[in-house]
Amino acid sequence: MSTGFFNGIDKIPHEGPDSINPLAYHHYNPDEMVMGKRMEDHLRFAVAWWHSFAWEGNDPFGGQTFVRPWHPQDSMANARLKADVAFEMFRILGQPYYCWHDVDIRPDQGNFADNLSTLDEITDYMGEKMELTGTKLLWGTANMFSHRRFMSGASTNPDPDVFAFAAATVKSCIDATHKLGGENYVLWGGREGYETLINTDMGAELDHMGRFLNMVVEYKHKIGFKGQILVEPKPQEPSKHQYDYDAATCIGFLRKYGLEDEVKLNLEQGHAILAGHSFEHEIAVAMAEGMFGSIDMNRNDYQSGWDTDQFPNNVPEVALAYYHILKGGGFTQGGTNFDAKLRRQSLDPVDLVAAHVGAMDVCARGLKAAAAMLEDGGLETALAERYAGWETPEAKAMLDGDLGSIAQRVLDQGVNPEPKSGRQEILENYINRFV
Ligand code: XUL
Ligand code: CO
Repeated sequence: MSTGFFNGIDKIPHEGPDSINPLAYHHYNPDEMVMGKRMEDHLRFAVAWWHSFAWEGNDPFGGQTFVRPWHPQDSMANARLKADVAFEMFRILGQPYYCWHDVDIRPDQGNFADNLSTLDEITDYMGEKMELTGTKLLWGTANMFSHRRFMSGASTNPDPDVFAFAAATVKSCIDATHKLGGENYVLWGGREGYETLINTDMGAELDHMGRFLNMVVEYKHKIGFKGQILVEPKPQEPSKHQYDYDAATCIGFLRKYGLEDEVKLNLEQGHAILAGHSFEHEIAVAMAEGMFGSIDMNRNDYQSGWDTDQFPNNVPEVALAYYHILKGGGFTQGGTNFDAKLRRQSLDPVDLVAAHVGAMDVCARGLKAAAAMLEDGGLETALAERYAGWETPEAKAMLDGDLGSIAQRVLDQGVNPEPKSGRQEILENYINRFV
């Protein structure tokens, strides 16, 4: 039986690029083949429970703006109603996946044991709905940043009891993710960092975080969880400095603690921007290291400099992200999670649906543009030409040589390199043909 929340909005049809219906897909067409694979299987979209159903519209200056029938979110009855509405939206959108934090889906009972039992109860309920609808869990995660107990960190907290609480929390969330057949488990450390170095033993905190993550991996293998373990880089906000600053920092951390073959990255558009990078930079770094896992798709406001988690609407940006994803072989167990929320004035259920419809269309356009570029091969040809010198036996031998022999060759052959154009504008113009 329908909750009536979406007020008769039915399954979103694909009407093609000429349609002007805001509740139709113009570009996203799940069955359309892109580079030999269904579009749905490329993009692997997921809805984020926290932004779409748990967040109440508050910002640093004001409280709740959304009024929903599952408010206040403090009872199991309302948690179930929220789940009913969520699965209705997945059906309306044709969303194959979703993601959650523990606190998004269960009421807070104030203590670990009761929270464990409500988590168990609500995930059983969600499991039944997944069976019925075929919707799958892309990833689960633990919120270890909102409650005051985590104000000084979770695994990096100076208080070992908080480390213990965090370990128990993550165990419960991996168990629930495993039970629901989740394809990944994510750790984002919003408070794993510091407010000030004056009171922080950074070396000890990093060691604790490294050991914690090793325990997560050990536990995953112990219970036979086949999902990927992912960490999510972000440089700051809420903490002044977060240890998982960006992809490169995370990769260095994972190598230091022996986790490079066990943990991959969940990269977020807005986090890349906060770190002073482009999204495609973060994806390319992870791909180059074999540590690309999944993405959180969204957009930040470029003027405010905050993590505004808006729905994506910039096709050229999104196209370059998918270009690097496709070039690296595409998603395996990862996907495109919309870690995106409405503006707090967008009060109505129709806003929530239309936001996802538009975002899915933007991603579909980006994916198709990326695939067309790859099929055309213009960038690959330009790259091959630019690096062609390295294909000569002399250049290859140089990498096995030493400084002395190279210096001798420079002298003997009178090596005197002539600079060549990088062709940036021509290549930018080339990309513009596809987006
Ligand atoms: C916060 C953020 C989180 C993670 C999951 O910026 O991105 O929602 O994705 O904890
Ligand atoms: Co995120």
